[in-house]
Amino acid sequence: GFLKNVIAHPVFQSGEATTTFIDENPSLFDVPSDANPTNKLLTYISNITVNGTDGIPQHEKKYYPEAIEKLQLEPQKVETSKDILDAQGVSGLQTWIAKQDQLLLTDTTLRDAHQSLFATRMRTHDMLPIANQIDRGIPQLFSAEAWGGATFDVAYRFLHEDPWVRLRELRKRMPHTMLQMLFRGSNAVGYQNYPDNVIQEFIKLAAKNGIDVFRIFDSLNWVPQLETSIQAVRDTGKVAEATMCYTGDILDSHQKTYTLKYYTDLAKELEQAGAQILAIKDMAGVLKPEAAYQLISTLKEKLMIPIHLHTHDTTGNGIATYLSAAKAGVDIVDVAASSMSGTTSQPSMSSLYYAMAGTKRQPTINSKNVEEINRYWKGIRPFYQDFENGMTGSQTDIYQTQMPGGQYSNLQQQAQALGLKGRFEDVKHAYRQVNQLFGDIIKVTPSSKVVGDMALFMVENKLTPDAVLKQGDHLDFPQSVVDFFAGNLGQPVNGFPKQLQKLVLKNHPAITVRPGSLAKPVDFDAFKKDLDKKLKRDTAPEEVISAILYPKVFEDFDKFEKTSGPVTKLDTATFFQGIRRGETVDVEIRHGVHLIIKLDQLGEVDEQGRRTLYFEVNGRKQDIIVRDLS
Ligand code: 3PY
Ligand code: ZN
Repeated sequence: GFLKNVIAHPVFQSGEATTTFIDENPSLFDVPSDANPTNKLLTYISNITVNGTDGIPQHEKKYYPEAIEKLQLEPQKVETSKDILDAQGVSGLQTWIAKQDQLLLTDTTLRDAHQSLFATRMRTHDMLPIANQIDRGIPQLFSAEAWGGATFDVAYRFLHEDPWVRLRELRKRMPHTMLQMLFRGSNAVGYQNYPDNVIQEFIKLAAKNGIDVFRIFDSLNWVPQLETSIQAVRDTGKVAEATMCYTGDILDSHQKTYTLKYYTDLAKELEQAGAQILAIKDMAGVLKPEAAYQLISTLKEKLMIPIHLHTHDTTGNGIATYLSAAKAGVDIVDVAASSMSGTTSQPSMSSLYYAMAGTKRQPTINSKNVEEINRYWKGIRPFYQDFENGMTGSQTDIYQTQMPGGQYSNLQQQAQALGLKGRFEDVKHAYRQVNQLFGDIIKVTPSSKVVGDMALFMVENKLTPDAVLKQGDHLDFPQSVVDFFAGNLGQPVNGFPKQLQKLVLKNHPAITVRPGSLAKPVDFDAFKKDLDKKLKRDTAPEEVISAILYPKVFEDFDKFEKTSGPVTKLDTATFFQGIRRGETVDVEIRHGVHLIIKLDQLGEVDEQGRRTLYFEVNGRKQDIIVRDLS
């Protein structure tokens, strides 16, 4: 297989192979796809054991047996929101929401919580054992946010798993819970605009595979960027939850752009554009309690549709904001299991439950079940310690920085990669300056990434805002900044600052229309034909759309699967850290079929930089040779 190809390759044999050797020689991956899955898996485990996972240190392997303990759930008998949607459609669901006294809850543990706490790294392997328990133990949930945002590309890129499989497996185990996804409007689950027919096809497939509620937002709050998605969701019979992203502070009397009137007008526009629920997406966690009260009570007077509030607990004021919002009549709020809540994540579900005791809007969830399920998450979280963002307490400078919860850890990583370790305070300061330079824009994926890229650029090149404006003619701005000023993400609320736009674009043209209106539709049949030929098989529509959104990422994933086998079956500690000498790992590769893998010995590095790993698999000896890249 792959290893034989590596060892037989002339460059490898000459001893000239470097760490880029594998990347530069894609033919190495030409392993017959029917190669023995056991060998493939052993090769993966051996590689990780010897060379580690990119970007994380090798350390003592940890075990958290309590994570898989049996949970004691009290049986619940309720008609769920999913039952209502399936039986009565979206208008039935809207009526049902309006009739509730209780505050409804969306559980974000399966999506935003881990996106915001540990760089979106939670594996499907750790979601599936608890999925059905959530379905049975907390059927009072409005929905579980389980898909979309960054989970889509991270699944392929870093977890080597297919996000569509995750969705289908969750759907199977959660038949009575509405599954919700985060959808970036014209940017789909990507970082750039896609043609309208790609947006429509993606939504159709997401609905078919199990999504009930689509939270659709645009990173500049530009309504034309949402219209195609809203209509496409309505066409599937699922719920179109159109979103306004909240930034600034409506309590600030100096605020010129993001005023109460701005948000009420925007909300009306979204309702007219076909929104069936309005979401307020407070991605940075800057919506103060009194602001939530004023905003929601005003919206409740002006809108017919239900209101769903999303916040992050970065400042520590999330629960206070939700209590105010509940008093003002908000219908649904987003929370996470308590051990996966707080700081950059959502506020805690059970904290909110207890905070509302004695009020008629207290959620009707069974708090004992919620706590049982939380025990599972508490056991899972330590597996991901290497990806934690390091924020251990509330951070109120977010009110000024306005950095989204999901961006905080990412930008830290980007800064480190540029050699700016220890300079994150400077980066945050520059982030604020960039926001002002850009005309005070909405900052959420992907516009937040543009601001982040520019902030890093300024810190790296020691540029003040003044210097940017004075020397702009000679500056080679980051590509994302050029794209932004060219109008490729759409139009910001205040338009582009003209002077800076000229400096950034130089001779590059700018558009003022919706980028999607210029994009050529994708020919799906032709694309599929090419893809089938390349992969030598009949690809599914889900694979075709993934390859359209992320051509390189998808291709790499496909190669990886062919050479490394079913790595999704590995436990998370083994997936990230490999196996230790003398250790035995049990892998259930198919239902009821186990590989009992024991590492007997780990050989020394030979002259060619290779190591032999001596395994026993179900009692039979098997050796694997891998290259030590250290
Ligand atoms: C995403 O788009 O992934 C987000 O979570 C934005 O807040
Ligand atoms: Zn969020």
